[in-house]
This record gives sequence, C-alpha cells and structure tokens, in this order.
Amino acid sequence: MNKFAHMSDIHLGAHREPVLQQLELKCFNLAMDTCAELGLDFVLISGDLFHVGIPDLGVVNAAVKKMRELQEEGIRIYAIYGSHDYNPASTSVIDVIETAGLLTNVSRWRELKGKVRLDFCRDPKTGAKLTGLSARRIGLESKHYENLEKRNLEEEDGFKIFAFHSGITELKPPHLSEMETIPISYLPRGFDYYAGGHIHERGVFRLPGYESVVFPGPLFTGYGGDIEVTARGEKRGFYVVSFEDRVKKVEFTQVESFDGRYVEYDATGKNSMQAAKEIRRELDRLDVSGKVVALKVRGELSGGKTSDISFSDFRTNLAERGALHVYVNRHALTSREYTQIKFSGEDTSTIEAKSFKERIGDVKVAQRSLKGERGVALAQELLKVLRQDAKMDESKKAYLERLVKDGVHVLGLKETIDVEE
Ligand SMILES: [Mn+2]
Repeated sequence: MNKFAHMSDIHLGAHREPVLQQLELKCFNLAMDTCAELGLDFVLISGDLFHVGIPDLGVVNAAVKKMRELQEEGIRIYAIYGSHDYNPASTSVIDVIETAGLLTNVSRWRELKGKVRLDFCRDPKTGAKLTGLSARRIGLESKHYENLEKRNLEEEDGFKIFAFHSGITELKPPHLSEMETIPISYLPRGFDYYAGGHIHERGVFRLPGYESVVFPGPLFTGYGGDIEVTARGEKRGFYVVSFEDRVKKVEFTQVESFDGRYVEYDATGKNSMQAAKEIRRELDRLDVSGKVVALKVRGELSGGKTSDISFSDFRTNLAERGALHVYVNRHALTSREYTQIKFSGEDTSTIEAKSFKERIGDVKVAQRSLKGERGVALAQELLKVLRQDAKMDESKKAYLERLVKDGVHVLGLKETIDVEE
C-alpha cells in the first residue's frame, strides 16, 4: 500500500520567543521523524511551511537539515506556497529549497490564451499525480481559479491529488466569517484527494464531486490563537493517506507539540480588583511546570480599568513556577467605566479585519480596488507587508526598499514603477 503524509500551516519562524522557537523546531523534526518511521512514500505540504517568504536563516538552516535527512531516507517532499511564504515581489525561501533539490513545488502553472493551465507532477515512486494552486495575493488567487482550465485536469487518469491553500466557502466555520474563501466549484472535480491548507482547523470533508477534502490544520502554531487552542487540548499533527488506485484510508497522526494549560476567565460584572484576585487564584491551582499556559480573559468589568489587572505579574509568577511560556489573550476584555478598546474579537487578524471594515466607508477615492471588501483585503495585505521585520544583516536602506517594493506590488502599481525605471 502506498502512503503519504499531508500536512500544512507549519509556519516555521513564526515565533520570537526562544522557547517557542525551540518547541516549533522540535515539533517539525518530530513530524519528519514520524514520516520516516512510518515508512511513507512522500510528504505533501499544502502551504505555509514558513511563516514569511524570507525567514531567518537559522530557521531555514534547521529545517533544510531535517528535510535533507528525510530525502536521504528516500522520502520526497512536495509543496505549494501558502499565503505566508509566498512573496509577491521577490524570491521565496520555497524557491531556494526547490532549487537545492529538497522539495518540489507542484503548482506548475502558466498562462495560455487568458487561461491558467496547470501541469501534473508525477511521483516516481507511487505514480501519484500531483498538482495544485499556490496561494496568491487575495483577489489574484480568485482570478486564477476563475480562469483555471479544468478539462485537462479532470480528464487525466490515475491517482490524482490537488493541493490548495484557500478556505472553501461551503466548509467555512462560522467563527471565520471574515475570511475570504473560494467556492468548491473553483477546483477541478474528480480528484482522489484534495489537500487543503490555510484553515487552521483540522477536518476531513466530502462534498458532491469532491471526495476527501482535507485540512490538517497547523502542525505547531502559526498565530497566538493556535497556542490557545492547543493549550485547550486540541491535538496537532498531520494526515497519513493510504492509497492504491483510490484512497483507502485517511488517518490523523498526532505530533506532540507541547503540554498546555488553559484558563478562561469571564470578568463580566466583576470589578478589576476582584477579577485580578480570582484570576490569580485560578492560576495558583495549576501545575504549570514545563507547560505552556494560555490565559484568556474576556467580558466587561463593572468597575476599574482593564489595566488594573497586572498581567505582567501573572507572567512573572507563572515563569517562577516553571511555566515554559505564557500566552495572554485579553482582546475581549473591556470595562464599563473606561471603554478604551473599540473593537473586540478573538484574535488580532479578526480585530484588524473588523477595524478596516468599519472605516472603509471613509475612503473617498475613484479606484474601486481601494473600496469595499476589496479595499479591506488590500489593506490587510499591505499591513502584512509593512509588518515584516528587517532581516539579519539587512541594511536599513535595503529593508525600506524591500518594503516599498512589496507594498507597491500589493497595490498593483508594479507596471507604473517599471515604466519609471
Ligand atoms: Mn497558515
């Protein structure tokens, strides 16, 4: 029986804290070792292997070392770009690793008479045929799917896998309502396996004409919210897919990322002093040694300021008691007396999307791309570009030039700039 691993949203390099960086690498190494132990034929990564297009070289080096080990075991790695490791204006780390021969990007597309044409990549060991579409800039991605030539893909015989990095409208969880998705009909029909990425929630789905639409969710954690979910007990890992001429079995394989403890506290109706005391009591009850602690505090205080609750004191105390890392989510904590937080939500990206949506009406320009939902998406994309850190050894000038270049690209001004050059 042939077997492959389907993973996604690994987000290597997402964390600044050394402890989380170590856990992240440990988790990636463990996942790769598990693939070797299980004797898999290949690994398919549906995007966001890295958190950014040009990550820290130390992170890249560690990942490449492990990928090379896997290759030496005879296990090939296939991938597509995700929304994070896709770099609009420059070479992405994925390209570098592909050039080095350690990974194959299966999204091989070209434009032919206004249509997007995809080619298959055949796995030499199993004969499986892989193709897919990488994430692109929001909007551009939809355009790619709209123009996708599906006939050659649907007519191809053999065991076929389609990799993609997008949310599917029909499968969108209600709490991700802000997320841009594509309808399932954008994908070619009749593939044996649809290897999804981008949605940080695990699930195996079946839709008419589309058997086995699978999202593995993050392997470790991409965003703070993922830490919270893991700490709450959600298992992380990847899917092992057994197949011959059809899929025989899709099995979740857990990869231990960390031991977590989760505390949720509803401060509604309490004053700030009461709340601080009760949270502390909750935390004191936990054995936190060697654990990652996620603390979520929400609700509206009846009195006092949210800043009266000293989260840094909680952190210090937990660190002293041996906690590996403390993640605090207090985005949804407000006070009746002092309303400082205008937008509440579960995580930063939701809050950003809400804020942009609320203010987009104020944008008075002629360009349609800057208004409405497209404007919101563009603003989010631009924010992502501007949020990039300078790389080690990168001069301030080079850094600024890179930001401007990426920003100009996101805004779709590339051609104008080219003319000026
Ligand atoms: Mn992701």
